[in-house]
Amino acid sequence: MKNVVHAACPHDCPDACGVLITVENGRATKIQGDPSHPITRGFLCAKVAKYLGRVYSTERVLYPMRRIGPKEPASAGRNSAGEGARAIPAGPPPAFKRITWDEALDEIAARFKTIVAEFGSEAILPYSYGGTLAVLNGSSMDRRFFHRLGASQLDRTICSTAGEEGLRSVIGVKLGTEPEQFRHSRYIIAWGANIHGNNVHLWPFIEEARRAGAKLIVIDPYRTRTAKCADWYLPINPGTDAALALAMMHVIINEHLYDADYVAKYTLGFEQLRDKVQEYPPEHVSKWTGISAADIARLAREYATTRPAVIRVNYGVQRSERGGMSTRSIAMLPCITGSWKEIGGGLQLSTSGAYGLNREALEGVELMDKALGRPARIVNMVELGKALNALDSPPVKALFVYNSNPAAVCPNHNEVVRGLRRSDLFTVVHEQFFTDTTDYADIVLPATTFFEHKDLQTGYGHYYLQISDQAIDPLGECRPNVEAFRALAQRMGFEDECFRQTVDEMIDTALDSGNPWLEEIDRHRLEQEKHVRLNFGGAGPRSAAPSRATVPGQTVSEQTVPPQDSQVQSFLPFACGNFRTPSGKAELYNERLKMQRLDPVADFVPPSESRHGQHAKVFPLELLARKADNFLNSTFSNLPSVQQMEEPGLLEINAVDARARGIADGDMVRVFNRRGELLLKARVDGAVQSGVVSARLNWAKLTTGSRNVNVLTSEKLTDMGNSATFYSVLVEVELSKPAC
Ligand SMILES: Nc1nc2c(c(=O)[nH]1)N[C@H]1C(S)=C(S)[C@@H](COP(=O)(O)OP(=O)(O)OC[C@H]3O[C@@H](n4cnc5c(=O)[nH]c(N)nc54)[C@H](O)[C@@H]3O)O[C@H]1N2
Ligand SMILES: Nc1nc2c(c(=O)[nH]1)N[C@H]1C(S)=C(S)[C@@H](COP(=O)(O)OP(=O)(O)OC[C@H]3O[C@@H](n4cnc5c(=O)[nH]c(N)nc54)[C@H](O)[C@@H]3O)O[C@H]1N2
Ligand code: SF4
Ligand SMILES: [Mo]
Repeated sequence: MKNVVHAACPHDCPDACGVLITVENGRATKIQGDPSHPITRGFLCAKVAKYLGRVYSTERVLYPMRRIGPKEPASAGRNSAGEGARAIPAGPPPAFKRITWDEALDEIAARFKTIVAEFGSEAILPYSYGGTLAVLNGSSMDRRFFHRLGASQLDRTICSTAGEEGLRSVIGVKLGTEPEQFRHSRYIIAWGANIHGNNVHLWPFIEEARRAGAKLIVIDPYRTRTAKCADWYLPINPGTDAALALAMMHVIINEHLYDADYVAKYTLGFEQLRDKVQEYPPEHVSKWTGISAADIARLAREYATTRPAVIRVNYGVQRSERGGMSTRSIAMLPCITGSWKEIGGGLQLSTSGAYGLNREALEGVELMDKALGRPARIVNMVELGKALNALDSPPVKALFVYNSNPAAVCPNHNEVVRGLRRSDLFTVVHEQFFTDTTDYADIVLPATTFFEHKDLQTGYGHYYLQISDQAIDPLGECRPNVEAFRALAQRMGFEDECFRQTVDEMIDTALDSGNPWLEEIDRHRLEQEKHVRLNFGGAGPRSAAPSRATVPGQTVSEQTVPPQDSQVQSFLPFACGNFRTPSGKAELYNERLKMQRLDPVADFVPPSESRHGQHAKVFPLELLARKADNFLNSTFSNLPSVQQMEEPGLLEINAVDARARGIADGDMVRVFNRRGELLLKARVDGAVQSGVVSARLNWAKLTTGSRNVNVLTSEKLTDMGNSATFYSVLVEVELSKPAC
């Protein structure tokens, strides 16, 4: 028996690939990119191409487990940075004993009930993020469960909320240029966008444009592979993008290179912007950005006059203290040049605002009322260390982790681990692998991979919806998130109808939102056609309801949406204005920012953790605590076949900074600041400019001392969106003295 099943890759990646899985006698034997998916075009990234090894890995969690040993890193001391055995042994770590699902569910329900009685339901904190972005297993039954329980709400800010707010402050919604249109661009700016590493399916469209004469410009403090391929690479000092964008607009406006007609018709606050940019002449901004005044002026002129020009801005720019303002300033550029009018123009940060699924029904927000009579308190996921160690009334007494590996990905790692080690904290982790976080779990539950369950898949780098079919039976006793939370709800005695909805019914619910762009797209059509482009005929979603916490006394604002022009061939969301802001215009001046004590136009303030900040005297180097090109955040970092493509445990440092510290390529170095320290191997390879160093994310327990780069990052939040500041980090580096 051999058949081919269509699935969709649910990992946290803009590409949301269509995937074909060959199944022979119940076992998956081959994975390939769907050749008929217009963005996937038949190929997968290197890590998912090796996915059979992940699904059938001997390290999978296959059964529920209860802790019988101490809470500590499972393989502490066994691995060394970049050398020696990095593999985790097969099978469950010795600190755990196998139990049944019934025993696990009973224990969780009993502990939850005791905690609720003694401390109140808000003493329970869910913790999830991007393990799967598929609609049901990403956020549906889990939210219903925690809302019904009255647990604390998690503000899911670790990735994108600064950029999201920055973008929305200008255009009101997360919509952008579709990837297919990049082939028509003549001038492509990858602005803090690691396309080869993180968004590889955009690359063929860029290549196509370049064959037709387009130029690719990369603005990034790190010389990525994309930067190496670029026509023009501009290394920028971290966190200074707002200054660069304002200086570009200084040139564009003062030299009358803007589109006066588009500006007059579709923007608000151009006069205020014109006044503001006078404070940012290129000569002045050059000091901050490290880019010469001549280059800034040339970039501005080329961008405004080469048509069509498109900006792929990704989330790199918003992982700094002023990340919201950076994104806001960049988002103004296509609004003043009018490039939104052109096929192959505009800007893409995210496309996720187009789907407008029925999140309200999927997540059951109203169940909170039943539990508490009010919205539950909100805990910011970036501040997990603070929440576990310092939060009171009530303290966090139980943590339920799924779709996330906070002991690896959360900033200020030492504080997170201090909290996770608390003997009075009851921690449940639903996982596919024995991660850094399961090392602190009381109960581990086995989770299916996307091969083993059905789901609905959106995207954030294109506009297709997909059904991901189940290809194989669940391994061992693995359960999808939906089923684990359904079972738990039953154990808690929650009788609400929504806990009985089947997977197919939930997919139907998701699609039944009234968003005109979903018209004529239902489950049956998706099952037949596998992927369907959104139907851009109507007005679009009334509000792109964010799947974040509900703020007490405030509902997600309903915005009136002006009629949308029908564009059958190419989707041009803002060709005729139609911005989803309250004014319906691109808001170059935004009064609401004043309430957040931000400049209503835009401004540049150097991050406090930067070379311009006060701590730079003690910790003079700016650290980029980056993602690995071949892992996905911390996912994949334990798999031998994927490890072969990535050399973990490196500190990339410029020759000037290395020489000043007596460091040579290959030396072990100590990287430190007030929050923590890390031993890494120096790599002097020209990836970073002087003043900047870089290290990559992986599992903590795979590195010396069971720590990863997040011992150095901080819980400081961004200017907008309360997001994380992984790229505003100061450190010092010194040669590590061998302990002989
Ligand atoms: N292979 C791989 N793919 C991934 C991921 C992964 O871990 N590995 N992660 C996924 C996730 S969760 C996300 S959110 C996306 C993110 O995808 P991207 O947004 O591309 O994310 P980053 O790698 O954080 O940042 C992109 C680039 O921004 C640069 N950068 C850092 N600071 C600044 C700055 O101040 N200014 C400018 N101009 N650039 C800066 C970084 O050096 C980096 O090369 O990728 C997804 N895809
Ligand atoms: N230093 C530094 N830290 C970072 C970043 C950075 O660039 N630098 N990036 C940040 C960003 S952008 C993000 S988005 C976050 C990501 O943070 P996370 O979302 O926590 O990302 P992952 O490390 O990929 O961990 C996801 C976990 O979910 C599990 N999982 C996958 N599918 C399922 C499922 O169906 N069910 C269950 N129960 N579990 C599943 C995986 O096995 C994996 O261990 O990390 C952030 N942390
Ligand atoms: S991780 Fe991204 S590029 Fe790789 S298969 Fe999944 S969606 Fe495609
Ligand atoms: Mo992310």
